[in-house]
Amino acid sequence: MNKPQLFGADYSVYVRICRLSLHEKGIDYELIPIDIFSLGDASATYLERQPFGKIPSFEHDSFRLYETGAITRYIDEAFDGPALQPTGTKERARMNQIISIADGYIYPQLVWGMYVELVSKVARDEPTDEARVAAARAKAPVYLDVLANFLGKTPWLASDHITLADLYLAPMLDYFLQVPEGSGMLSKRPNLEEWWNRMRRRESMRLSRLPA
Ligand SMILES: N[C@@H](CCC(=O)N[C@@H](CS)C(=O)NCC(=O)O)C(=O)O
Repeated sequence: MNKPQLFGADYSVYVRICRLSLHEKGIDYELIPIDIFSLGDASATYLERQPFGKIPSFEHDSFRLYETGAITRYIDEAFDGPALQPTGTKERARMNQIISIADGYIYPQLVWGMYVELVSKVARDEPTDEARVAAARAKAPVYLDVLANFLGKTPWLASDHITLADLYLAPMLDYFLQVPEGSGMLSKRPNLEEWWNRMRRRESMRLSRLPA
């Protein structure tokens, strides 16, 4: 069987979610660098793989796929290795709910509304959109409380084993925790902080972390 290929950049949250899934399954893969923000003339070729110009995209045995939700579920179902999705109907629904919350709220607000505005833009000497930060900051406690409540006293977000819900949230929180107020907000939710410490020590997380 050919090695699967993942196209994208190591700084991307969504590429990292796929890399975590591949690593947790124990799958050897090839990461083909695509810097979507400076593709220039190469973008036409890449658009054949991902017509919306987003990363990641994926190929396995001549089967091409994009959208992280589809890629990660394919990775889980097409290969041997520990299951990354629960089999129980309710747990699976909870996992899908958390992934949807990550896509719909946490990525746009905590990564773009806070990390990009307060960390990336500051590093690039670009002006921060204060209105955008204020909106995200008001919502951040709501998102963190929701995650802490789902977690309760259990080690993983959606099941008694690690699932795609954990693999979605971890790269997003990794960026959020670089915001000055991020770690203070996390420490107010000890079960979520314990989850984060459990996640960040995993080999998949350590190997996919960007150098400081
Ligand atoms: N719905 C897509 C989202 C992927 C996504 O937003 N990727 C970001 C990088 S983390 C991207 O390609 N951004 C480039 C752009 O928006 O121009 C998925 O699930 O794969």
